[in-house]
Amino acid sequence: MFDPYKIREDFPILKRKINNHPLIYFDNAATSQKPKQVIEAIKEYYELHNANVHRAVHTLSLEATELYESAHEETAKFIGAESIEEIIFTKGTTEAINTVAYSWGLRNLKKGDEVLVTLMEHHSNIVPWEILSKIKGFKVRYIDVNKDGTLNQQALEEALSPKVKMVCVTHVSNVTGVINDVRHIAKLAHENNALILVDGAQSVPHIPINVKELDCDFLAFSGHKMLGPTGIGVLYGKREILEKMEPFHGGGEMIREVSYNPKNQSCKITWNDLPWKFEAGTPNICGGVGLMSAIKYLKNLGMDNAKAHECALTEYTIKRLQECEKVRVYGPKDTKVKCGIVPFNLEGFDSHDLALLLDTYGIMIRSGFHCAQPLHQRLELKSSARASFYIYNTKEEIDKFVEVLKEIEKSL
Ligand code: 7TS
Repeated sequence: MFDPYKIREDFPILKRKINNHPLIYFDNAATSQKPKQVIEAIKEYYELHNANVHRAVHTLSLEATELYESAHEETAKFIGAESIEEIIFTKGTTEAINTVAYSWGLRNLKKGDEVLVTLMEHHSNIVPWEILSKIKGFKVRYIDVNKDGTLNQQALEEALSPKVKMVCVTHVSNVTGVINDVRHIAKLAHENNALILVDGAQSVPHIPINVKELDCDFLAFSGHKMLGPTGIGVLYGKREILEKMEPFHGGGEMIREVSYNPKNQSCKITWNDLPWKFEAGTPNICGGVGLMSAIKYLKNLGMDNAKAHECALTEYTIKRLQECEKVRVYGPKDTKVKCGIVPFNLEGFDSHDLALLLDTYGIMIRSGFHCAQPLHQRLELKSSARASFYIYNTKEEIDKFVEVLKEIEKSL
């Protein structure tokens, strides 16, 4: 039985009081809180197993290597990847997307090509492509979204042409919670001989994911949004594509051999096997250990249960916010096409001022653009307030949130 109250007991931070109120944490799209199992796994790693990986032959190094590789295995299973060769650990979603841009894009994109991105992308799926386009001369084309924040399917279909080499799309919008039908988009991209990169930062933590079913070529996500520590993230890539790609970062770990030829005074370099070819330098070993623990925690709860719980909270929030006269909720209201995130504004209030006021009641929400300024421009919003939920949130917290909003409304 999925019981958020029982789950809460695993999260020490949720016992905190902020401004004399019990903490209500509704900023999960920014980062999630961490259960004691993850905190313990990190502590245990440093207390018992710490060493560098893939180099020394001593016991500690073997233990650390075993843990770090198991973390890749656990991640591969969690998203339905074939093997750890398809799982590259990065700093987060941002670094994963940059890896695709520089490892794949730098060598495969040229003048006359196009990369499609949607207007609902987080800046991390826009900026790397814009930077690279200035170097390589290809065009970044933006796919429109509808007024309710859903993707304009027709605009996407019309934009696809032989010029398009890559389609970049978020699985779930971090502003509206809109779920894109990436399986369908992947099919369209592939029929067009383009690749598809899915930003899974807001989907992998919240809904069941299987990369084979989605048939995406790349999937990027962050450990810290799914109960894991900061500084660890994942780039999934289809093995046959990763094999053909050159690395982005160079250094130790990612090479098989660097042999110096004194005759021409240069080095011949061969790459290590996948996925290590893309993990230059000492990796975030403890981050991997923490992510593995987080994945085990989520698997134990069941991702179907997590999704159902968060959808129920979203539905309940949208319904209850109708009781507030001055609150406007944006985006679609149907949890068949969205999950976990409720963007809104209180009439006459700047979103940051509202977030500050809610903080005085112990309620943490995000305000501003949420690193998705083009979407705010498209929806004609100066900014928005955002409540985003996770497995440990409850209906009672939403009741308190609505009660406080009503109190603020009355005081206006
Ligand atoms: N993509 C999406 C859809 C995101 O929501 C975020 C972070 C990122 C990429 C970047 O992830 P990172 O871990 O590399 O930073 N989103 C948010 C947010 O909505 N509020 O704070 C961070």
